[in-house]
Amino acid sequence: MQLTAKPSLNNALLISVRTPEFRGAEAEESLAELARLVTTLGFKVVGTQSQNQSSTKRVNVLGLGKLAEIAQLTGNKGIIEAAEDEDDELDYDQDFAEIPSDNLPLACADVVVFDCDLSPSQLRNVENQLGVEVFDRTGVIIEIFSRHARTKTAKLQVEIARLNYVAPRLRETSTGDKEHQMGKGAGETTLELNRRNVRDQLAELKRQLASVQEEMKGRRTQRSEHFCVALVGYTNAGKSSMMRAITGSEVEGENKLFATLDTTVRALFPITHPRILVSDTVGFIKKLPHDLVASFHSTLAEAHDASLLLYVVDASDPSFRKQLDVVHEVLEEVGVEGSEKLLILNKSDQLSAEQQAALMVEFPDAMLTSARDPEDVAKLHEYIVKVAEQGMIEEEVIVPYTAKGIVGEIRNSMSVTKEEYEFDHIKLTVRSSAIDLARLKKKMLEK
Ligand SMILES: Nc1nc2c(ncn2[C@@H]2O[C@H](COP(=O)(O)OP(=O)(O)OP(=O)(O)O)[C@@H](O)[C@H]2O)c(=O)[nH]1
Ligand SMILES: [Mg+2]
Repeated sequence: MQLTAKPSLNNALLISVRTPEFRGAEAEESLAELARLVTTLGFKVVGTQSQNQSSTKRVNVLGLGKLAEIAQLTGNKGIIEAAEDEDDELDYDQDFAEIPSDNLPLACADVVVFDCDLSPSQLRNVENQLGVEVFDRTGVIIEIFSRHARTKTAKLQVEIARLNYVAPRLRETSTGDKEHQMGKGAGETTLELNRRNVRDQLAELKRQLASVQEEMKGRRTQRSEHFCVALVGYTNAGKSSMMRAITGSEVEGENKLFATLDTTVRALFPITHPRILVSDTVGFIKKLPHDLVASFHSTLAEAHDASLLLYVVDASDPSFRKQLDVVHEVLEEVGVEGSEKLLILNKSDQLSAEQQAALMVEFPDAMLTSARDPEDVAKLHEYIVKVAEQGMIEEEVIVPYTAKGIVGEIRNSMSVTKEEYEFDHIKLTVRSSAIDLARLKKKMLEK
């Protein structure tokens, strides 16, 4: 099975299988999201097709009639055969009404993408029936993750997930090898070799990942002395844009799904004393493949350690409430809690005054922002500083003129609220975390 989109394969036909559990607005939104995922991958969506089914588990996934219809739209390159569970549209559930109007493709489609997960054999069956390449939702997500991973950790995590996904499909496609059919057994040998290769590769990748993670843990321990804020949320909500705005950094924000796959850490800007660290994290999506969730345990470790979690949502997206549920589910699954939380209703510039007012009634504790509005960015900055200061204590520190050098250090790591110059010392009133104060006192005793 080929997972990488070939440049010549451009026209994608999307298929939505509606079941009694998955239909209506939910299926529509999911299909729209699949279109964005597929576009992110570089395909052009040329049409959509949907069919009601009692489940997505049928051997050929769709009924024979529907397959024949789709084959026409993909140039009739396969061989349509009835499968054992095939009673054509008979188990097609007429009771749950809506069959949305399909968008017939303007051009012939050369890739078919299902908005559900397909088993390796279903995928192979449909590929044979249609004679074109078929992707499922997980395959698309994994491919996007593969392409967007930049750092070593992200690349390792995604490659592990990709190999886990590819491995069973490798077995299925290889059984169709010519050599195998001719009874030479050569196909089987190649297959076994391939499988062993994948196993070896997986073991090696896991070993490398463990060593990188150990290194990351060290860096996190160093940062644990700071107040840390993490931006979490659904893909494309505006986390990276907000991160860039509140840290004055160049973290990229892009209008594509899963632009960020790594955790980036920057200091809040304008700089505070002590410094406050902000981390941007990977975005989530509905039906995130389980392997990928597992692989983000370590990437999300920053969020895990954060004292304040900022849940960023794209408030201009009508399905943001459901997206927020997904974020809660995934964070719960990876064990991220965070002591303080703030819901950020982002992209408010896309909302009318009435919509904004309604949202504030619905979410009275949330903050309405636009990452593009400097005033909103300043408001969020102020909020973060306020929360960070709540955990601080105020104390007077006496610094003798003989130890004047330490004043610079204090100014860097603490907030100085009052300075009094006496005969032989400076009296500073500082606000700081208990840890930093204890460290300072210890240092002064040593001097
Ligand atoms: N109109 C508007 N667009 C925004 C705002 N914030 C972000 N965007 C746009 O939304 C798109 C996604 O923004 P990102 O910051 O990349 O989103 P993200 O949450 O980091 O996405 P992932 O990295 O995929 O999880 C970009 O095109 C941004 O320019 C906003 O407040 N208003
Ligand atoms: Mg991002």
